[in-house]
This record gives sequence, C-alpha cells and structure tokens, in this order.
Amino acid sequence: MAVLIDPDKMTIKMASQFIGKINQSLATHIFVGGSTVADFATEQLVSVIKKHTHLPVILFPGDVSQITGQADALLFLSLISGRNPEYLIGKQVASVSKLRQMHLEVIPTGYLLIENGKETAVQKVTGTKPMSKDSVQDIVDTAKAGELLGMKLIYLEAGSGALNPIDSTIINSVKKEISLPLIVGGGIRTKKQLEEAYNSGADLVVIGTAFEDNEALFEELASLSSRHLPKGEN
Ligand code: 1GP
Repeated sequence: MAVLIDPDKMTIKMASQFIGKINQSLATHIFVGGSTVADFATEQLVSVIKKHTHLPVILFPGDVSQITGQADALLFLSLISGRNPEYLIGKQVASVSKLRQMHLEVIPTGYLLIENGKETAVQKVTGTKPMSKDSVQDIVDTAKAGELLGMKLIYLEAGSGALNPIDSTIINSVKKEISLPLIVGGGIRTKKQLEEAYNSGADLVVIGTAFEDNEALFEELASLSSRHLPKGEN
C-alpha cells in the first residue's frame, strides 16, 4: 500500500507525526504529489519525510515543478486515457533539463483516469475526459498500448476524493491482459475497498484523502489479512 501525501494539504509541522503513523502501518511506499502545489513545497516536504522514514518516497507529480532530487523515484506519468498532448508528452519533455541534474529512478507509468461519479482535480487540471467505466475493453486496450509502448507500470486512477473507487471488473480485466505491476487509486476509504482492490488484481493500492480525513484508518487497516496482500508483503 502507498500513502499519498499532498504537499498542498500537509504542513511541515504535521508531517513528522503523520509519518510516524505511516511507519507503524502496512504501507510499503510513500507517494508525494498533488494537482496544484506551490513551488518548492514538495522539495521541503520530501526532505522532512526522508528524515522520518526508511520507506521509499516516490514522486507522483501533477506538474514539473514538483520534481525534486530529494525523493527516491519518480512516476514518469503519461496520461494515456486523455488526448491532451501536454500530458502525453509535453510536460515530460519539459522535465528533462531538471531530471538530467538528478539521480532519481524514473519509472515510465501509463496513467489512466476512469470516470467515478464526479469531476476530479486531474480532469480539471489536465483538461481531459476520464474514460467511461463501462468501456472496459477500451480501458484494457489503452493499458495494453501503454505496455507495448514500454511503460513499466500501469496506474488506474479514479481521481483523488473520487466518489467510487475503480470497479473490480476493470482492475481484473486490465490485470489479466498486462504483465506489468498495476497500481490502483482514488476514492478508497475502507478496509473492504482496499481488500477488494487487491483481490481484483491490484499490486499496489494508493490511499490519500481517507488518511487525511481519518488517521484512525491506519489502525483499522493494521489487521488486514496477509492473504489479501500481494506476494512478498506483510
Ligand atoms: C489520487 O489515487 C490517488 O491520485 C489517491 O486518491 O485521495 O481518493 O485516496 P484518494
């Protein structure tokens, strides 16, 4: 499980206590990123996070400005569900001069935004439409195209704070077709939803909003059965 920290919502002051909770939980990764983040906020936050944890800190950036060499790795996202060239290749080109000066592990990631019942920040910021959750074959084909293009991860995104998480049928169908690790996130708030995502084929589940709203969820998830976790976890 990855805990997503949005630098726009997490103050430096709150960070050490929150990371303490993450360290005690079943989280294996910390993701850092947001749709709109003030310049330098990510860099400051990541250096504080690194002081308090041994977990890998992975950038999940909404923009080039959120890339910092303080992190361990970068999800080099291409929004392959959309048709906005800026988010397919433009931002990636713009980031190269920065990346050249860093030693970040760069992980090419096919990022698919799926409709969830309400307009999300990703949709607004990128000006792209999410894929219909009923177009399962289309979603599978898009993920497969990402794999054929050489991407190393596929990320199925319902959007931060989504009303409904990604359907298990979608997770299952994509997982069957690709041989890449599959990340699933957006709108997951309960242990049941987390287990359902794993049981459907997710390799890594990302939770952000639910932990921001309710830190007690860390304890609730502590009893998650190891049979629901991917091999090698727990
Ligand atoms: C968003 O997938 C992540 O990009 C996590 O979403 O904030 O809804 O958990 P939530």
